Amino acid sequence: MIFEHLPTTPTSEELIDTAFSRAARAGRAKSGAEAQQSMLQTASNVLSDNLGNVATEWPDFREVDPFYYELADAIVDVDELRQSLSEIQWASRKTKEIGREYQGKLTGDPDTDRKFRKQGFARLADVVEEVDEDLARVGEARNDLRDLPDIDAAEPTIVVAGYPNVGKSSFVNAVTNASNEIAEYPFTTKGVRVGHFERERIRYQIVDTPGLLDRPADERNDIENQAVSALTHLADAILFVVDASGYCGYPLDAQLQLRDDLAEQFGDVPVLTVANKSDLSTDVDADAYMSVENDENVSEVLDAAVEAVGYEPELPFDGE
Ligand SMILES: Nc1nc2c(ncn2[C@@H]2O[C@H](COP(=O)(O)OP(=O)(O)O)[C@@H](O)[C@H]2O)c(=O)[nH]1
Ligand SMILES: [Mg+2]
Repeated sequence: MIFEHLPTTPTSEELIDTAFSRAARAGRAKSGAEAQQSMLQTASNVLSDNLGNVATEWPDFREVDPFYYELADAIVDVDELRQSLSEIQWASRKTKEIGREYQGKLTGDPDTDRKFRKQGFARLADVVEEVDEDLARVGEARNDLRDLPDIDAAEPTIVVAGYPNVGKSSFVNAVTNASNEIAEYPFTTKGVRVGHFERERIRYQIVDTPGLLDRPADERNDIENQAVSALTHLADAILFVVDASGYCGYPLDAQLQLRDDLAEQFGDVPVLTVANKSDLSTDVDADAYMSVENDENVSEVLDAAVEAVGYEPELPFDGE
């Protein structure tokens, strides 16, 4: 996951402490004017490098997959985050510049140079303090985004939808291996289940999203709606599960209405209507019927979903 390995972001205080204590150490290794010169250089380099690293460790948002972009934007304000990252980039350049500027002022006289070195340190500290809030914002964003579920936007993906208790989780459990991970979205209290299975050596992702695709849009809050919008970039097929028996507690017409709404919101993404609990009722017009409980027609439904995805792997030896 692209936001998983971002290192912790230092605070402005930590940055200044690190830079000035490294500078002091560098100064102690020398004497006279040389010590002042070395301290300035070290402080400026350490600050410039560390600030630069904060900014460059983030992926370039212009190239981030739209799924991740929208998902990230549901949790943090990506525009603000990018703004802060560019402020930090500015501070990195500025601390380098100040280092150069004060190098140019040095005279070779230890006392004069000590004064310049102190002035230089004060200017460096000012610049870092100026991006204090930006560093804090980036640090928070990093903490919020690193726990996003491990979803690979590039993998062919089946998104399971349908009202609660129709059998979505039962289906996902039945068709994926035990190593399913359940990841928490920061904006829903319910876990998001991401499972995997293979067909003809292609790895597919199957995503169960309780709290998001199990009720009408007007019952979702803004953040949840944005997460659904992010999912439109991820889904290659929707497997919409209905329960014709009514045992789930929701009338069939409401279930089919939700399907139609999702079909519209997901645009070109194919929607497969699957009637589960065929052991209880098949009284609905659907693309397929199954009973997860009785293991009836389950693998056929998965085949149909794979078919709907229609994934064509790029063949490395094509045309040779
Ligand atoms: N009779 C019957 N019950 C089922 C079937 N599939 C799932 N269930 C039951 O329906 C309930 C809800 O299933 P669950 O997978 O949690 O639904 P979800 O809320 O859509 O994820 C559970 O008690 C399941 O045991 C089925 O094919 N037939
Ligand atoms: Mg469930």
